[in-house]
Amino acid sequence: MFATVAIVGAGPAGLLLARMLHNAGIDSIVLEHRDRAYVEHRQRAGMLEQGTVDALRACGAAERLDREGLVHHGIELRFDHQSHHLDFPALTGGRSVMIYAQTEIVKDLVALQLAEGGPLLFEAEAIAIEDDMLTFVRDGVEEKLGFDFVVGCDGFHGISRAAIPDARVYERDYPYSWLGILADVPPSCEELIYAHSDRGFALHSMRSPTVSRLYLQVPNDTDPDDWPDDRIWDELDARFAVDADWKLMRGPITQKAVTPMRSFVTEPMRHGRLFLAGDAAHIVPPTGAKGLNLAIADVVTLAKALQHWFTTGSPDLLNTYSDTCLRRVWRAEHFSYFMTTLLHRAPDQTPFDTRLQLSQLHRIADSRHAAAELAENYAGLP
Ligand code: FAS
Ligand code: PHB
Repeated sequence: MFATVAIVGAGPAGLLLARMLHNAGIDSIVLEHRDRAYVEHRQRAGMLEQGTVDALRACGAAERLDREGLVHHGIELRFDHQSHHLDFPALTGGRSVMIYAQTEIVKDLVALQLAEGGPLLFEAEAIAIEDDMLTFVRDGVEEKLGFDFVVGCDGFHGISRAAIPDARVYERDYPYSWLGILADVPPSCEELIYAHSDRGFALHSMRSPTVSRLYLQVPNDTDPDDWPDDRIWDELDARFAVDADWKLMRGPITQKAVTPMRSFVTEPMRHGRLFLAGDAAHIVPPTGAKGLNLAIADVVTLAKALQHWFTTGSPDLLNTYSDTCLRRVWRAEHFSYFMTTLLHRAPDQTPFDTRLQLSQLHRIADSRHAAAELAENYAGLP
C-alpha cells in the first residue's frame, strides 16, 4: 500500500488535512486506531476562532456549521460577584468566535472523507514509523504503508512524537483538573461565562439552544462518580454567584468526564518526511479554548506547504513549517497559561495570590488595552 501523504489519526487535525490535500489533488490515507463511533462521539472542544471557521469553509466542510454554529461576540468574566463583558468586535477590529462542537466537526469531515476523499481506515493502529514506510495493524494483521510524507495527527497519546530523534520537550502539569458536563438544559447565558471564585473556577459554555456545556475545577484524580448531579449544580451555583438578577438553569446531566490540565510542547515538529500536527506536538489547558484551534492552524500551514512543494518543487514552506507553527503554539501556550493561572484556585493558593488575580481581573475590566490583549488572543491572532 502507498499514499503520497500518510496521515496517522482521524481527529480534527488529520481529517481536515486529508480534506485540504484532497481538494489540492494530493492523495492521502488516514489511519485511525479507534472505530468511527468512538471518534465521532468523544466530547471535547467547542469554541472556534475565526481562522478555524474560515479553514472549514474554504475546504467545503462548513455547511452544517454555518447552519447550526452559534456566533459569539464576546465572553463574560465573573469575579467578586460582578459580571464584566468583553466585546470582541469592538476590542479586536471586528473579530468574533463560534460555538460548534468538535464532535460535529469530526462527523462532518468523516462524512466528506468517506464520500469523496481517499481511504479512511478505522480500527487501524499505526505501530511503527520509519523513514519511508509505516506499519499498522488492522484486524490483527500487520500491514505496511509506503509514503512520500507522513503526518502524525495522533494526539497526545499517539506514537508519532517518539519518531522524532532528540526532541526537546517543555511541559507543565497543573494541580487541578476540569469536571466537564453536558446537560439537557438551555444555556443560562447568551455567551460564555468564565468565573473566578473563592471555591475555584467554573465555565458556562453551550452546544446548542437546548444543550449546555459546563466545567468546574476539581482536584486531580477526581472520580466523576463522586459528583452526583445535585452536587454539581449546587457547586456551579456557588461559583457563578453574582449580584444581579441571574439564575443558573438546571437539567439532566447526560455526560460527565474529568480532564487533567497540562501544558506541553515538543520541538521540532518535523523530522525529514515526518511532520507533527495538533495534540501530537502540543497540549494547552482548555481555559483559553486553544487546543482545537491550534491543531487546525497546524494543518492549514502544512497543507499549504505540501501544495507549494508539489506545485513548485520548492521545499521552502516545508522547511519553515515547524518554526511557523511553533510561533503560534507558544503564543497560545502563554495565553492558556495566563487564563488558567488567572482564574483557577491552586491548592496552595495564598490570600496574596488571590489579591493578585483579582487585581488583574479588575485591570481587564477597567482597561480597554488589557481587555483588548485578552480579546485578541482569545478570538485568534491573524
Ligand atoms: P485528537 O487527540 O483529537 O485525535 C488524535 C486521533 O489519533 C485520535 O482519534 C486517536 O484515536 C488517533 N490515534 C492515536 N494514536 C494512534 C495510532 N497509533 N494509530 C492511529 N490512530 C491513532 N480543546 C479546546 O479547545 N477546548 C476544550 O474544551 C477541550 N477539551 C478537551 C477535553 C479532553 C478530554 C481532551 C483530551 C482534549 C480537549 N481539548 C480541548 C483539546 C482537544 O480539542 C484537542 O486540541 C484536539 O482534539 C486536537 O485534535 P488532534 O490533534 O486531531 O488530536
Ligand atoms: C467548550 O465549549 O467546550 C469550551 C469553551 C471554551 C473553553 C473550553 C471549553 O475555554
